[in-house]
This record gives sequence, structure tokens and C-alpha cells, in this order.
Amino acid sequence: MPFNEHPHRRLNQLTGEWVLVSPHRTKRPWQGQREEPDLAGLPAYDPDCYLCPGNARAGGAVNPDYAGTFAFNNDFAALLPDPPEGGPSTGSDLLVAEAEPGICRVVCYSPRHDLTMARLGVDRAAGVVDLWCREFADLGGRENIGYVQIFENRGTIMGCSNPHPHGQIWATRSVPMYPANEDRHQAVRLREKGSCLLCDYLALERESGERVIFENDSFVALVPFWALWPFEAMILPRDHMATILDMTPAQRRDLADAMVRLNVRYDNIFQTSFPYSMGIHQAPVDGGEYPHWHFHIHYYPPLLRSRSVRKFMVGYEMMAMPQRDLTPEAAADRIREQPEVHYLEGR
Ligand code: H2U
Ligand code: ZN
Repeated sequence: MPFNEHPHRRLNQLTGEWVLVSPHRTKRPWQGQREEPDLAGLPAYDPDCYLCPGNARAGGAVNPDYAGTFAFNNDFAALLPDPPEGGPSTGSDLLVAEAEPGICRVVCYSPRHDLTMARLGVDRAAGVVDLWCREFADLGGRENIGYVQIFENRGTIMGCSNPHPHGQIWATRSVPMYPANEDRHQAVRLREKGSCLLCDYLALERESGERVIFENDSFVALVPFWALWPFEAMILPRDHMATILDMTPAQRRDLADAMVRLNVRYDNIFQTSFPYSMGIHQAPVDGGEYPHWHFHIHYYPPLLRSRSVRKFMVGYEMMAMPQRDLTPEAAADRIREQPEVHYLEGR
């Protein structure tokens, strides 16, 4: 069956969920309207930003005059370290709730208010990777923490409240739903086939090259076969490793290189700071054995046709299953054809 012409569904091997692909709706490869490049600059320092060095935050704390990265406990944390056990008692087996202890951190990537990951440069991005590793080791070693979710929301359309480059880390006692699902699917693969799901998948993708965007010595950036979002991508380590702590110093730097390069390409697609949610999925830290885990980064960007036309997951997507028109292969082509020099460079 020619996948690029007929409606079909694809199985996400990590989650067991399906995505409907309708390529016949976008036969033409690309005819999107052109918008003027987004040149709106931000100041390097914003006196009203709660993440800039030396500024006061909402809770009254004052940020240090930091030079590299900076992490702090979220002043409006969604999780608290010691909620009362047992949860609300509902008196019915149909109304299930339980306590969820946890910790929420905010991580600033740079003192510069205006430099997103795409413009951070590899040295500073490597500093972010080191910070993630320190936070992961620290939070993962704490009592009552079973999973550490590192993530970033970028852009107002993703609900990000502040353009200052930053991400978040939420650590919980239980393993949250999506990583728990990926955990099960990777475990089944190892049990039934004796091999790692993502090592096998990566070998396939590297052989065909169809959905690979680029690779460096340690990482591959690709559009997954089962991608939901128009320009969804994954960054995977070429070696099998369960968490970011398994990386050598050289691999940490290669991860920074891969993230910056993907972000530059993203920004170049619509000549704007490309919004997305990204997150690192890795093995739980609850003391279990996780030989089946292959850590990876997901990027879920919502833009579809221009910097103002986004994909909504509504209607059929909410009620039945996600659907896309642009094939993952066409999306990979489009990201691959972008230059690795940021469109704002030299302006
Ligand atoms: P976003 O990345 O989604 O914009 O979230 C930023 C976080 O920063 C958000 O969780 C926190 C908010 O609670 N925050 C502080 O911890 N201190 C502040 O002074 C403002 C915002
Ligand atoms: Zn700032």
C-alpha cells in the first residue's frame, strides 16, 4: 500500500495507541502561505521578568545574579512533598483517589532573557544538560520519589507564561501515565523478543533514513513513524541507556548539539520561535530494574501551516483517535531541508 497516498492508521509502539493518517488531503508537498519572518526581538534583560537574574519572584524570593543556569522550587508548585496519605475518603470503589507527594522545580537555561534553546549555542545548552543531570540525580535520590519528569513549554500558544528560556521538572512518587505506558510496552518487547524496543526501532529508521532528520556521534533526531503532531520529533541516544545519567561527558555535549540543531531547524520552518512542549522520558527512579528502558526526548510542536495556523487536537481527535494529514515522512523532509543556521543569525 502506498502510504503516502491512502488513508491508514499507524501504531505507536511505545504507547499502543493508533494515529489516523490522511495523506490524500495534502497531496501537494507544500503550498503554505508565506508570512514575513518574525523579527520581534526580546531584550537581553527584562526588569519585569521573574526569571531574570537579580529580579524578585512572585513569592518574594529574589533570584541570585546567576551566570549559567539556575533552578529553584516552583513558587506555585502543583505537587507538595507531604500531602496527607490516603487521599480523600470517598466511600466507594468507583471514586478512587490517592495522595501524590512530589516536588516541582523551575530551571532557567540562561541569564539571557532572549535566548531560546535555538539560539543558546552548544556550550550553554550543554550547561542545561548538566543541570538536568544534577537535578535528576538529586530528585531521583529522594525519599518518596519514583519518577522525574523534565519538560519545557515554549510559546504562549502552549501556555508558557514567560519567554525567558526555562523548563520545569516535576518529580512524583508514582510513575505518571504516559511514561508508565511506555514502560509497559518496552518491557513487553524485551520479554517477548529479547531486545530493546527503541534500539530495534532506531536501527530500522537509520537503515531507511526516511524519517531521520540528522544524527551526530551519539544521538539521532527523527520524526517517529507514529507521530501525532505535524512536526513532532524525537531525539534518541544511539547507545542503549536508561537515563540521562548514563551519558558520558561527550554524549552530554552531543545531546546539547542535537537539541540546538533541531531547535534551529524548527525556528527556520516558519521563521518564528517555534512553540512546543518537549519532555524527557526515562526509567523510573523507584528502585526497580529497568533494562528495557531507552531514554528519549519527545518534541510536540503544534504549528501546522504557518506561524499562526496550528493543529488542534479536537473533535475526532478528542473523541476517537488523533489524525494527521501531512505524513511523518513529508514532515521529516521539511525539517531536514531547513538550514542549520538560525534565520535571525546575522540580522
Ligand atoms: P511555564 O513554563 O509553563 O510558563 O511555567 C513557569 C512556572 O514558573 C510556573 O509553573 C512558576 C509558575 O508556577 N513561577 C514561579 O515559580 N515563580 C514566579 O515568581 C512566577 C512563576
Ligand atoms: Zn527574563
